[in-house]
Amino acid sequence: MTSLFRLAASAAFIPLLFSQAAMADGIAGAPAPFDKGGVKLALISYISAGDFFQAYQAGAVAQAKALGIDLRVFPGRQDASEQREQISQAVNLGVQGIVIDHGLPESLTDVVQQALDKGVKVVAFDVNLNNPKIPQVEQSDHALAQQALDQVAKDNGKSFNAAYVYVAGFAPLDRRNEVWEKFKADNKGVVEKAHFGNVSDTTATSTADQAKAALTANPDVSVVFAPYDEFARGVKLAVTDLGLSGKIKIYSADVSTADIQEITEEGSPWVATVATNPAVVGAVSIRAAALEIAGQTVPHQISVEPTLLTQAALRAAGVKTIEDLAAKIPAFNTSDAATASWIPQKLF
Ligand code: SR1
Repeated sequence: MTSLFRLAASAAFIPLLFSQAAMADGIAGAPAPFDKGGVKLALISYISAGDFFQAYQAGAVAQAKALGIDLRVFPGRQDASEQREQISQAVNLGVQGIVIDHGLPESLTDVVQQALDKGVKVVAFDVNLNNPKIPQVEQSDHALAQQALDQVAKDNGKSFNAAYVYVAGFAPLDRRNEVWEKFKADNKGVVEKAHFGNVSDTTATSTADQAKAALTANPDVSVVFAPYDEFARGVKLAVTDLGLSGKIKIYSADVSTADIQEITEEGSPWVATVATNPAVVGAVSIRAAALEIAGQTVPHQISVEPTLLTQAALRAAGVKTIEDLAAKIPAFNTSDAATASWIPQKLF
């Protein structure tokens, strides 16, 4: 193992990453405590692996830096008890706010209440903590799924056999599932022939194995609705391996540079996705926490609006990376959610 790899491997076991030292000075014209600086915030994730979560974290780190916040990032390993422990650790470290990114509500409610009782502000992204004191950030998941399914209907009509990738218990997937269920109820010609999915450290490869079995058993499937990019990546792997690229179309959520390459490559069955810029969502989560800490008004529901990205449109526009996308679609690069004149906005 080279020293660089050894360093990276050992860093993975360090529970806290310090994004930066707190800025000595505050932001001129900002409300307390941002006028003096030294604000401490924690980002506590349930999942850290995968393009979406890495970009979300990068956006959070960049926005925290712009606000002079000392952000402590607790990596997520899909371990509910570890996430609970991290919340207690953050409170003991004296943070003024915590952003909780995904997780299982039932394992978080009491420990989050303890944080609130100690005066710590909490913001939730994609985990429904069901507390009027906690602003909820999401990507308009109902609209996201609706846009994807409108594209499905446009490309395939309203009578086809489908496979569906879904795991219950994740707030964004549950919201997208409500739209899928309504789509099927409204379109009786849409038949769900197979349903599978997993969320793990190896979501894409495990989904690929499941998709191979499901598509082999159901050769009449022509559409796969896979509303998470790790799901779509796995299904694409299976479809390609089975030689079914000309027969099956995949529709997803989320986007990354790697996804754009997979969507736009010659003969790809992945024909559309609906997505926000995850870095923008990370930044919005941090801004919401900053507003809470400053005692300013924060809406209970904060939404970042997604955009439909079809294979045809991406190819026609010559988009190859997230940066290309941000350059072509300015709305993809920023959000007016949770802003204030004193908060420096990050562009991604
Ligand atoms: C396991 S939940 C995965 C989803 O969380 C975020 O909302 C992303 O959009 C992703 O699809």
